Amino acid sequence: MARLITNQEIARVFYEIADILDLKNDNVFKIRAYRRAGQLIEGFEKPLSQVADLESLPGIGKELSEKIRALLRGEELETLKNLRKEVAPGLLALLRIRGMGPKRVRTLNEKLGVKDLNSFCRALGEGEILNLAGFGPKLVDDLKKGLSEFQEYSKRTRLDLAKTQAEALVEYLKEAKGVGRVEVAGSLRRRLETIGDIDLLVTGKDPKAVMERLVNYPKVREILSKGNTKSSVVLESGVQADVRFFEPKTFGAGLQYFTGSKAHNIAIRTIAKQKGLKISEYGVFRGEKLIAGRTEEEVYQTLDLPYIPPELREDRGEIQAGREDKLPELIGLKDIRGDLQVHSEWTDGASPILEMAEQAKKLGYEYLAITDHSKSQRQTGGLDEKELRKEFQEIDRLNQKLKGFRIFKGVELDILKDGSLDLPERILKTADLVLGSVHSHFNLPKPDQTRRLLKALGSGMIQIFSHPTGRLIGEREPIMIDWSRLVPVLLEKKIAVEINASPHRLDANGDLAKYLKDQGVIFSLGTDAHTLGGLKDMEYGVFTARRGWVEAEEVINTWPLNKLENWLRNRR
Ligand code: DGT
Ligand code: CA
Ligand code: CA
Ligand code: ZN
Repeated sequence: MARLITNQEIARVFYEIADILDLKNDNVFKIRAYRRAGQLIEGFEKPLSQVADLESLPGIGKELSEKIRALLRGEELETLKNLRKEVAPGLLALLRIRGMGPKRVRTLNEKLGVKDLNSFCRALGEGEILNLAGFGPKLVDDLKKGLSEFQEYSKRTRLDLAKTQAEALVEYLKEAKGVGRVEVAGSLRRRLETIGDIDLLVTGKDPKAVMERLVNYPKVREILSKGNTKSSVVLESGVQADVRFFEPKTFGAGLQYFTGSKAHNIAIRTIAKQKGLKISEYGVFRGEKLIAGRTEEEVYQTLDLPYIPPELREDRGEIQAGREDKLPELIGLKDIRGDLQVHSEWTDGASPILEMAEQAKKLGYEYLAITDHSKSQRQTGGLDEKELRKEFQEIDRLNQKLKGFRIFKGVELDILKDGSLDLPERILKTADLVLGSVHSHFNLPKPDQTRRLLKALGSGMIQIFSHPTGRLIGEREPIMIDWSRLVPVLLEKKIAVEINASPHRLDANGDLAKYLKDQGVIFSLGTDAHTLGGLKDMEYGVFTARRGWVEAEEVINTWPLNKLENWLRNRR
């Protein structure tokens, strides 16, 4: 049986077609249609294989639905096969580099014969590039930075992509003969935003059967090593997976060791030494005697520590806090009562407000904020005052119809370059909720960027500072902010900082969230969903909040509706 192609894989095909067409300087509308279809498919809430009428999906016409059907049958697309022949494969990678668009890639290809990362790197080092129209020393410097970021990043995989692949492999390995537990370890278990490789731990009766099953996994591209207690493979996606087998009586010790982080483990080992114990992946020993190892709890207990949740294991004070019985009671997905950043088809979202609300209800939520873009975000169809007023009227109407559910009238307001706001106060005052976002001028020097934000957040109009650093994982570095100057304003104006749950952002990240929490700042979790499926990304926001030691009470969308309403109202 042909294995089912996932939505993500279908989306990737469309993105690749769009990229190649872009390099060929093809029709912009065609390119946009492929890219948009890719986004829709990636965010679609159920597998396309289960959709009978593909043409009914927004943005999917006859031609695209035929292509999807071919992919679902396991066929390769003729279109893509032919397109691939027209461009050097290495050129596509260049598009991923910050600062490199299709036009620059084409120029470098035509004038300097650049065709892949190596030749690009060489061209950046030579003087000739400066003779090309548009390529000054500043740009070349930026491109060099972009290239090294790309090289760093391409060694790592985004959390959501790694998690999906790891979970599929876990399910598969659970079918091995005599298998016991199969657990994810490493940075993936700690929910780091990017993952170097996947680490899995298995226990059971028959290590050979596990390793044999692993190397026969249909998605294995290469076997790096195969042994009885450890094997490493490379999956089709290029991600490496290390699978280790432990006997049940040392499984907890193995899981603790391979969950890391390395810094946490070093700190743990020091404590063990102080107690006259030795700790390794094979257990906790007094002399030669194994005294703990079956469970992680047992391992921590012998060191007089409570169980430490994996997200905290970064040697950032968790061991001290554990000793003093001061570990936070971390937030969980079940604590979330609503989503506070959601886009609809009023701007660049794919679905009507009502459908987003119904999907949110299905997820068990009590409320949802619709936060479409403001007018400066032209490419998203950002709303001006008049249009936003209309959207708010529509939401009022919907709220009258909906029972036991509340839609907040929100807006994702652009913070302009000088810190002024993209819409007048009179309309903002009619909103239930105003998110403030930076979407432009990411590269301002720290003092200017800080001044811009002090002004915007100091206006008293913004209740949530959304995706505060603007970083896009692997694509855009965070903006530079002097947080020590911003914190007093966040506290004075009672502004919640968003932990954006989109796996492309995870912004604020765990480190920043921990810093802000320690200063008394509160948070809001929003998925930034543009599709029904996007609403499911909330779990990544929760993971990130947990990495920041955040508790439920510190997140405004864990609050019951009336408490949140009061908080929103009392701030005007
Ligand atoms: P990654 O894969 O780069 O995202 O990060 P990790 O944390 O998954 O690192 P990885 O895969 O190299 O190793 C998994 C865990 O194994 C790591 O978090 C801690 C443990 N570990 C690996 N090497 C060492 C080591 O040299 N010393 C100690 N104490 N622990 C190690
Ligand atoms: Ca790893
Ligand atoms: Ca590893
Ligand atoms: Zn935004």
